[in-house]
Amino acid sequence: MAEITPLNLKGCKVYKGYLDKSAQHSLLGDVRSIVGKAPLFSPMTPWGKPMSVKMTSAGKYGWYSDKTGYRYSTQHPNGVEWPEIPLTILKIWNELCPDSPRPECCLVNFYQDGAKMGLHQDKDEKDFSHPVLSISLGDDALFRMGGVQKNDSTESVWLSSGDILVMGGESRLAYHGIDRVKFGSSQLLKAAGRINLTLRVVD
Ligand code: MD3
Ligand code: FE
Repeated sequence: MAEITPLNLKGCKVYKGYLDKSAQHSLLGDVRSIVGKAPLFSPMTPWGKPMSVKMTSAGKYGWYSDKTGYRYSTQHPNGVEWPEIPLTILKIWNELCPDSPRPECCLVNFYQDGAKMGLHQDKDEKDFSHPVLSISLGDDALFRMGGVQKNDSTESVWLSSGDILVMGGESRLAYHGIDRVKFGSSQLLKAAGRINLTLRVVD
């Protein structure tokens, strides 16, 4: 965990190369254990089309979507409670967000086969004064960051395995998305794909 100064992307702090290879592999083990207990699924959008990104969660709350809308739920769609957030992941939160309460959701996003995520805001949480932290693992992804208005100008950056983002302050409600993933660009995963972990305070 080198002490590095983050880049600033429209108020979002970008810690390039925060996690070394061994930390990335250890997180991958944590992700496998989460997925073993709470299998990945494709949330159904309210407009009836499954999301291209597969998801699951750890923590008190998991993020979920179906025909009735987006929300946090204390249960996986299969009815079981979400597994606990692994300590290695909480440790990263404590290092980079030392003054914030513990996160209650660790959302796991899995990008395969051309999956992407359109420009959106994260606003299903109660208190936007708490930051969101994101960890990238696996293939490189083109991340786009805009402003609080949908038509604000945007800036893009490639996110690589081991990079961490912290969205606090005015960037917390900014529009953002993943335009594309360079499938096969990283050797971390056995198959092509990208994993993103986002930590959020929900209540
Ligand atoms: C900026 N995930 O899960 S992470 C999401 O790479 C999400 O899977 C993307 O957007 C991914 O909601 C982007 C970076 C990120 C996460 C949350 C943010 C950027 C953010 C919240 C507010 C502003
Ligand atoms: Fe988001």
